[in-house]
This record gives sequence, C-alpha cells and structure tokens, in this order.
Amino acid sequence: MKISKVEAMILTCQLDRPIMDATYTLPSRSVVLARIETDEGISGIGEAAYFGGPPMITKMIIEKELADYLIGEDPLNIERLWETMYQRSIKHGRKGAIIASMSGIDIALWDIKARSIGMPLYQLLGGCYEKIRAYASAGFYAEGKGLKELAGEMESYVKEGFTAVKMKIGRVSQAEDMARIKAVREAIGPNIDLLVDGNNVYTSYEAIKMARKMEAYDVFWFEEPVPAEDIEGSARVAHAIDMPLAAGENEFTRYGFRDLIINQALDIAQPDATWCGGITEARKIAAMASAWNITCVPHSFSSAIALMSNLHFSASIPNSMFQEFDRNYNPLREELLTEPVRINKDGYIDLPDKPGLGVELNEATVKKYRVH
Ligand code: SMN
Ligand code: MG
Repeated sequence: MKISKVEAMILTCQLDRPIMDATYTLPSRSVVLARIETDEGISGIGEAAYFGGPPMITKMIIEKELADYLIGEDPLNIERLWETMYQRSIKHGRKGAIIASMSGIDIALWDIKARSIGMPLYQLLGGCYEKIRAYASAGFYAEGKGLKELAGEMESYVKEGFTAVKMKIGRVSQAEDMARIKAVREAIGPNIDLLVDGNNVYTSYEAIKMARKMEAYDVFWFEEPVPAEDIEGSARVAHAIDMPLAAGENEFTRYGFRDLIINQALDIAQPDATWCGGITEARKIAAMASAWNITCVPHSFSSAIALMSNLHFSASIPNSMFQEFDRNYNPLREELLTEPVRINKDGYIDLPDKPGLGVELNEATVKKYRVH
C-alpha cells in the first residue's frame, strides 16, 4: 500500500457567546483535520490541534512540508514515518505546530492501518478497556454567567449521567473562585468527582494556598496550577498538596513528559494525541508514566475526531482513568459524525466496534463549516 494524497481541512464555527478560562477567550471553535489517501482506496482521518495559532499554519505544515515525506511511502510503517517527520523537521520543530501537525498525520495513519485489517483501533493497539469513564469538561467563565448559572450548568451534566465534572478557576480572585467551587459542589452533591483547572495562572505559593482551601470541597484534582514552563514550581505544589496534580496538556513528545515525570511535577499526565505527537507518541508517554505509577488521562478539547483519537488511545493503555469530554457548545464535536459520541447510562463512553477510529464524517457538517 502506498500513500497517494495528504490534505488538511479547516472547519470553523463562530460562538455567539465566547467562553473563557483563566487567561484565554475563545470566540470561535476551529479544527484542522488531516486526511490521508492510499492507492488501495483506504483512507484515514486524524486531527491536528492548532491551539494558539491560525489553523492555516497547521494546514500548510501538513500539506507543504510533511506531505513530501509521506507520498509514495507505505502507510503501515508508522514508526518509521514518525521518525522521518521528526528528524527532518527537527531544526524548526521539536515542539508546537510541527508536532501538532505530525500528530494529525499519525492518527490518520493508525486509522488506515486499523481499517486495512478491519479492527477497531484500540484493539490493534493492544486493547485494554471496552469503555472509558468520561468527565464533563466545562464550567468556563462567560459574560452573564453568575454562581447560579454555573451551578445549574454543572448540575445539568450530572443529570445527563456524568459522574465527574471539571470547572475552570484562576480568572478571578481566590475568594470569588472559592465561592464558585462551593456553589458547584453544593449543586452536584457529595458523590460526583469535581476537578478544577487553573490553566497555568498561579505562582506555586498561590496554588498551594488555593489547594488547601479547595480541600473543604473534596476537589479530586488540581490541573495545571502553574505555568507549563515552571516544572520546579509544579513539583513544589505537587509535594505540598494532598490532592493529585494533573498536568501535561501543554507538553509535547516523550522528551517533554520525561522532564515533567523525573522532576515529579505531576501525579496525572494529560497528553493530547492531537498535539503531543499522535497516538504513537502518546502511547510511549503513557508507558513511561506507568513506570512511575502515574495515571494517564488524555486531554481533549476539540472535534469528535480528537475525542475519538484520545479515546482509542485511553482504551489501549492500562494506566488510564478518565476521558475528558468537552461539553461546551461545539457543532464540530456534536454534528461532525454520522453517530455523535455519547456517554452510556453509567457515564462511560463505549468504544466503537467498527474498524479504525470507528467513525464516519457527516459530510453535510463538513460542507457547512469548511473554510476554503
Ligand atoms: C483547555 C485547553 C484548551 C482550550 C480550552 C480548554 C483546557 C482543558 O485546559 O483542560 O481542556
Ligand atoms: Mg486543562
């Protein structure tokens, strides 16, 4: 089998009401999908995260740089192709947009490989779980969203069947955030796991102070309390607090995660297969984490393709726990597939039994949101 075409599609959708975490405001949701075709008629799909830059840059890297290393090659030699892409781009790559672009390609290659043998991807990768517990990722700041609205929003996910929910903190004072956490805990009751995400906004001493206050509300994990570059600060926080520290969504490749792990900067590792280096690299990160008894919970906050890519990865490793399931308004997640991703009655996502990622794009949605 030979790769005959590599292309990237950009889909964009404007939000009526922007959502905000500690530092960012999201006015729109966009995705870059990588599609790889072969001479045998089998094609694969993957997503390349573009966060922090225009999606066009990611599309250009895929089509104008990485495609050259792939056309004519056998798509089944995924390790070799990964290494070729990494080594040939290393002078301007190693982190950021190049690795995110490679990630989309890597996922599409795995989709092709699993489709070519008619097997669901997570089983081809080793097959560990048939379902993964999902947490509702939400609780952002927004114009006009007060305590009552936030509490109502988080409660609605519990009513839908989620047994764990995540909310944002760090945009307002610690006192205001504590009031938000209290309101959410009271709304969801004592039996739901409550995760909080600081999106890199605190100093280590602020984070430790905040964590001690949050203990009263039985917070399950504290995500990214300090800047991603502050590895020692993250380690100080992880050592000082009782709840686990989750981090790594901003990190790339096994080399980046090695530094977080050997410095004991996290208890829970959150690689995202759409930008850490694809499923190939995410599995190496998870294996390395397992040697330190670290749980691996993939980050995912984009389209349904990103969600399914991370879900197959999660289901293929023994040290997974949850799958992040963004619940903010996003038609590129809810309408992108002919069968949208849903939780089952126990709050888990069942892995599909179809080959590859096990999904089919809804072409009407692609047409509606595609940017040319
Ligand atoms: C996150 C990252 C990128 C965009 C929105 C939200 C977030 C998460 O930190 O944990 O999903
Ligand atoms: Mg996060």
